[in-house]
Amino acid sequence: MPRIRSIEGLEILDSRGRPTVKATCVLQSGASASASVPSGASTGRAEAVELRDGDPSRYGGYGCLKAVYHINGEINRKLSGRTFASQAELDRALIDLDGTPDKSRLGANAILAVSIAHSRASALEGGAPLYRYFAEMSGQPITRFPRPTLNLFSGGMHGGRQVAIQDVLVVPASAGSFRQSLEITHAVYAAAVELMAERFDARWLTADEGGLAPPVNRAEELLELAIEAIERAGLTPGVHVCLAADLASSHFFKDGAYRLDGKSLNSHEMKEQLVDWARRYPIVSLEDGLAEEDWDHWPELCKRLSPTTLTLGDDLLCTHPRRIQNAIQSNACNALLLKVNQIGTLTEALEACQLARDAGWMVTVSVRSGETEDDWFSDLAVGWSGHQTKAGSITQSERLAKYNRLLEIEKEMPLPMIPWPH
Ligand code: 2PG
Ligand code: MG
Repeated sequence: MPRIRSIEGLEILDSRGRPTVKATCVLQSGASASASVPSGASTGRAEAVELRDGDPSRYGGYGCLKAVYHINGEINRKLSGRTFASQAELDRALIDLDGTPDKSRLGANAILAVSIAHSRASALEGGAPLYRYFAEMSGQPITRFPRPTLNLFSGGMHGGRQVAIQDVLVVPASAGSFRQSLEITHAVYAAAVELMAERFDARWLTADEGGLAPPVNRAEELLELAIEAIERAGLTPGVHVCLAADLASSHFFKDGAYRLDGKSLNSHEMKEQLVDWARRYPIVSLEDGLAEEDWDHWPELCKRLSPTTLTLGDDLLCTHPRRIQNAIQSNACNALLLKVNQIGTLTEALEACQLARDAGWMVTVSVRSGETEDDWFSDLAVGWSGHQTKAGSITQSERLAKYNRLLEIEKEMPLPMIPWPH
């Protein structure tokens, strides 16, 4: 492994115009690489802590100068001049230096930016593409290309809360390649734009991840509109294109009830609603259908949705190995939404990924709603053999950076995608 010469941090802006952290790792050889980290809006309670300045006079308190200060100071001092035998050793040094269980002292944003910048610099020095470095780190060969799930419609915290549920996504199920997946998605997205102009007589508005945010009154209308858009594009729902949904329901669960479409549903009623949607629409993956604190009802939901619809845990699991263990033991879900910044180092995220895979789960590798132009996500999704990706809609440069990088990787290394529905 290479020797580190210096580590530097910089406060930059993300796709919401909020500060985030970029780190640059310079090696003794002169090789130098940078990485920037994303940030969520609908965050889980158990996520590692992003360090924000809390100074209301700068960026409404969202500044990241403290995190950058830690990179330029303590982290740089501790790591410069050292060689780490593996990415795991480097990450362990960062975790130990921070010393808190949630990375709140140095900041998970500072720690993850350094973890990824180091991986990129090491890959560069070794002359390998980053996805190869990630595959070697995981100890497993790359055997498939992930199938994308792409945002079409948004509500909730990503879309202005016109309805409670957060995202309805397109799954180009019949596509034989990543390139073809994007072609199909574009056709559906274009049809959805037309549909919105006709139906709502308005220019479409896009949400945080570039999905459309139609002014509907009921959550189910997003599913209905998605089916109409697929058909309008000349495709068959459930055959060429399936749907996925991220309800992010922790964010409309208040005092033990789900506040959906003006109704107040208990956990049982919410579960019945989800099962009904999964029966009437070709939903192959349902994320955070129940709230993160509603653990007791997840196993029944998972059982009822199987085998046609994946029960995907995001806020519930927070990419945290201990929470994933609990979910495996209680059969609470059968798929992991992997977001590296929820846990804060590559090594811990890999542990989470491997736990899920060993339990026979599917893994959807995901970006955050606040992203940058950095594309390490794409190399990670391929290198760790993710089953699916979730990187937002087919618009907006911070999303396209990921898709365009995936197109490059696919050209270098064409591999089959797993069929879906299974
Ligand atoms: C999610 C993500 C990405 P956020 O909930 O899955 O869509 O959103 O980054 O806001 O948590
Ligand atoms: Mg989610």
